[in-house]
Amino acid sequence: EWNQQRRPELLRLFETLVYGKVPEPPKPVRPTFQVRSEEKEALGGTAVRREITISFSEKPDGPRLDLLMYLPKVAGAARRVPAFLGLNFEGNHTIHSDPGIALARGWVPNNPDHGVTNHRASESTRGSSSSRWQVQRVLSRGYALVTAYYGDIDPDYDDGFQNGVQPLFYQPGQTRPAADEWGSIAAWAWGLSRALDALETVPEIDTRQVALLGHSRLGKTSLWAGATDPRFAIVIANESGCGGAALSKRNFGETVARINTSFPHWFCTNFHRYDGHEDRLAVDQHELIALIAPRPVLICSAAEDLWADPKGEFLAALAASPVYKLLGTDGLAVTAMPAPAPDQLVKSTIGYHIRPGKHDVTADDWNAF
Ligand code: GTR
Repeated sequence: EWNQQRRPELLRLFETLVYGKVPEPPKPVRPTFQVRSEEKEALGGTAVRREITISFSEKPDGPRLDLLMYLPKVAGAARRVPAFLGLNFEGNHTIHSDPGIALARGWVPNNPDHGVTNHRASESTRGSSSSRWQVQRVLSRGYALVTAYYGDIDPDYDDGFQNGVQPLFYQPGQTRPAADEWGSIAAWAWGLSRALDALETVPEIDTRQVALLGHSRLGKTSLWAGATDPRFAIVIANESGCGGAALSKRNFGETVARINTSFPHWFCTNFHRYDGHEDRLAVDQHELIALIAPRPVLICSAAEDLWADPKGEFLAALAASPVYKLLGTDGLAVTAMPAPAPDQLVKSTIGYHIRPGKHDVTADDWNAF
């Protein structure tokens, strides 16, 4: 019943009422992949750095996603390695100070502290978010690290869906997605699936062992990508909050009305019906987590990040547990919310982690990942 009836029903509800479905394009969208650069002796000779460009249309000025990957050097050329894949907020060049990473090519958010005021990436932000990406540590543990800038898929501002990938899917005369068609989160999730397609062409990576991770709005995105694409082996949502792991019906921290007002382009138009009316929603976010079952999912909270409602994130993980148990796993191993502490991971198929501190991705979070 779960596989044949309830799961498809829930997926349809999230698709049409929350994130929006990927529309049928008038002509097939067939992304192409091209290796843009390779450095066999990156990071002091410890890793291979490769950049692959995914082009979503034949037009040279059409949307494209620049993937950056670091591959560990492993003994035995035939060995494929597991990978972490996650979108980043301000461009691939911000995740590490490595001067060989190409600067983001499109619109980026301004970062006045680092001198970015015209929405163009610059050298001044190289490595600016490196504390969120433990590149050397991931490599030393034998994993590849793959990332891409989310704004390459759809720049994160409300332009009525004129830029990004959505216009490739418009029927003649259509100018914006229909009420049940994708907002930006669903577009970013679709882009992650295309990134996974591209990884299928990378001989060093085992695409059956890709852990998808995302923080905050990109944690919401990881959960939706994991729900819609069963190829992601593990899904990690860090402080994903409203529209992510946090239960909407608790009405705590960021609410549906708040998020739809601040970010009118993130969800589908139908979701705006629930502004101030969470009680009318046919689904809640524990059912999103359940859509990922029985694959491992890790929900991470930060104690001071009340905007993301840590308790709502925990309760959603707990309420997804019956589906995980139905499908033969251990679900979530605790029933009471753990006290915030570093390195206290609830290590079951639904994992849960809460650390002290604020909204961020830290070394503690990476310990859990
Ligand atoms: C906030 C938003 C959150 C979260 C966060 C982020 O402004 O209210 O839902 O997505 O941004 O992505 O950092």
